[in-house]
Amino acid sequence: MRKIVKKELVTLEEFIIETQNQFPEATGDLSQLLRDLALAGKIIGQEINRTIIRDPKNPAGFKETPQERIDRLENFASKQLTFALRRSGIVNQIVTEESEKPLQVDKNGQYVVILDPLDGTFNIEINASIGTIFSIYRRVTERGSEPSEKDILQPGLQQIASGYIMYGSSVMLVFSTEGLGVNLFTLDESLGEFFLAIENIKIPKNGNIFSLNTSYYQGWNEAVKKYYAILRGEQGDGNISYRYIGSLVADVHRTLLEGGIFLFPASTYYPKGKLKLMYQCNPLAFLVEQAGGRASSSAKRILNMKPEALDQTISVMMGSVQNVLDAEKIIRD
Ligand code: P6P
Repeated sequence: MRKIVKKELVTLEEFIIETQNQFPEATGDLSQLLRDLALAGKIIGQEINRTIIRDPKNPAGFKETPQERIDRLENFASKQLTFALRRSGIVNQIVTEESEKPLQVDKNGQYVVILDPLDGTFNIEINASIGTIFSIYRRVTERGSEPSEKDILQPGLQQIASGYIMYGSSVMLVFSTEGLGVNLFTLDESLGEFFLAIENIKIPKNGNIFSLNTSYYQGWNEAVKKYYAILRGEQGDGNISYRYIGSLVADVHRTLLEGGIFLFPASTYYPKGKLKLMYQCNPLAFLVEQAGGRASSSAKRILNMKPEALDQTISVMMGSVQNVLDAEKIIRD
């Protein structure tokens, strides 16, 4: 992987131009989509900060219940992302977790964008990081033809790009396109610029952090309980630590940077798992694999799964290759 830009401070715009020049066949379309997502991310981040600054527990300036606050921010994020993505004229359909049906944008558009506009929003009360998750596909039907579900229900392997925008102590944009690796940008709010912070993230082959919501223990099958018993034993030896934030973007971000494994197994509470294949698992699995990690569901590669429905949920494990292989072996056996 050639170092993209030799300067110390690299803006998102410079990075996009440099990488686009690396791919002569690049049309600049994907670059435009990334610019649009980054713009929406800046605006959403500002609205989240505005909300938190006014006393997150009881923001007098807003006079709203926690649920009203969550709804306001999720709708705001959805609107900003849709508005930003419609400008380019190259998007055929936008699918967001909140909307009943896909938004038809441009019949001649070449791309489908699948979004979880703001995930983990209940964490806003405690100012934990929350995030926008995005997934970009090329349509499989003819340009100009009627929009089709075939363009949406594609296996995750067909993604041409995916990523997330994390709203935390700083706004971070993490994305990957095939062959470009995973790159992390942090927003300098005083300049309104995203700067390249970590280039070509590689997830450690083996990590010592495991992350899952153990309150579902009673609902797990015997294999998952056995795996957890092993992890807990190792934790007792001080070989492994337990971390769980309960905000998917934050938990996967930590796993990307520090290694280890994140799991959300199926249980009697969520028989088919809780996390959404199209909105959450595919985009994050793409990133984890581009960073040299592994992402599976019942020991099957997530990116190979043929989606059955837009709101399909699956069990998930993703992270360092060795940790995931160890888990698969126990759960498969
Ligand atoms: P639990 C948030 O709604 C979310 O979808 C993810 O961000 C997070 O990983 C998961 O739910 C947390 O679920 O049941 O552990 O609180």
